[in-house]
Amino acid sequence: MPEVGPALYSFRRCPYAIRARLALAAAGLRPGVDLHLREVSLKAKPPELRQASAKATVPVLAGAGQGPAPAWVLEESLAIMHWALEQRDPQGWLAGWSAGDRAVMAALIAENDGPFKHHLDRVKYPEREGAEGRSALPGHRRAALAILETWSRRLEPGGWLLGERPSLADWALLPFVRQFGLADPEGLAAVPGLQPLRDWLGRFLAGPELAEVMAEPWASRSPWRSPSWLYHLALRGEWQQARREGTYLRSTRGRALEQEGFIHLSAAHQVAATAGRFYADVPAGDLLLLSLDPQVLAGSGLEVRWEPAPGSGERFPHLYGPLPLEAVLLAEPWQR
Ligand SMILES: N[C@@H](CCC(=O)N[C@@H](CS)C(=O)NCC(=O)O)C(=O)O
Repeated sequence: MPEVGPALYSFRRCPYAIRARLALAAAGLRPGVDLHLREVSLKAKPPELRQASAKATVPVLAGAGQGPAPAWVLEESLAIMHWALEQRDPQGWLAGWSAGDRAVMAALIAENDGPFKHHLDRVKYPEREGAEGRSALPGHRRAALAILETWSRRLEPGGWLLGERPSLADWALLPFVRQFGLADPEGLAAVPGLQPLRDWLGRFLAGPELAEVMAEPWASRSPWRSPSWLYHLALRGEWQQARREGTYLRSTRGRALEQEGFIHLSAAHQVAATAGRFYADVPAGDLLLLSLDPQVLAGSGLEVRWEPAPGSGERFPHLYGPLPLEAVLLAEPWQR
């Protein structure tokens, strides 16, 4: 793919990221061909995302620049949807609708992103607000269901929010209604007036559009490997021991730091080859990829030297000293 394609920072389950991916896919754009898909972990956001967008929410679409800074950045899911549909809108999500229809779409999306999302979050995570949150839960459920009933009435005549074909509003709202259905399936099932909405959601859940953007290459279960970080492959048992003991002292498979003098690390582009060379027979789930923050390593006074690996001319990063656990941003099962 062209080096210059924009990068989409995305998170598989995020409803904002799902709506952006739906629009990009509808426009016929393809990850790995027209854009770089960078699945992120919200627990450890890559520096490239923070550089592109100070608020660092997902999704973010960042156009490639001459240097490390992006040439342009879209940091709102709706802006990304509009950008995608400006490239191509073969299904008429925006094309063919009147200015009045577009105003209705905008009002529905504002209601979703404002009050509906507010109540949805409180239905999903009542514990975040403590004891108060649990006592307020029935009120938030009722308020969310009342909004859903107004949408359901709109859906009744033609099956879609604005009539007989889907528009931007349907695709922008459905990922959030899906979340409500996951958080409160009984609530959704119990209200008789919600049948048109349940049918609409059911079509979305069973349809090819959602399936496409929840699977590779639109979504991945493991995060993108930022070239700004360093990596170490660790056996699950050895990592668990380090967590119990407070330091990680393994160098590589079968070798301790004490024997080797340093811990073997890899750069982002070297991890797959290292896994294939030394860990190919390790059962899935027993091999973890640790993502390390080089700034925390440096802040702990540890030296990383780039040294040639014997037998290959390639230089690898070597960490001289025990790996401080606070430098480990993520420990995730290695996905072959
Ligand atoms: N208004 C933004 C909201 C995006 C948003 O809040 N995304 C969530 C994930 S679903 C996020 O990135 N949260 C930040 C975090 O969890 O650190 C948009 O439409 O793109």
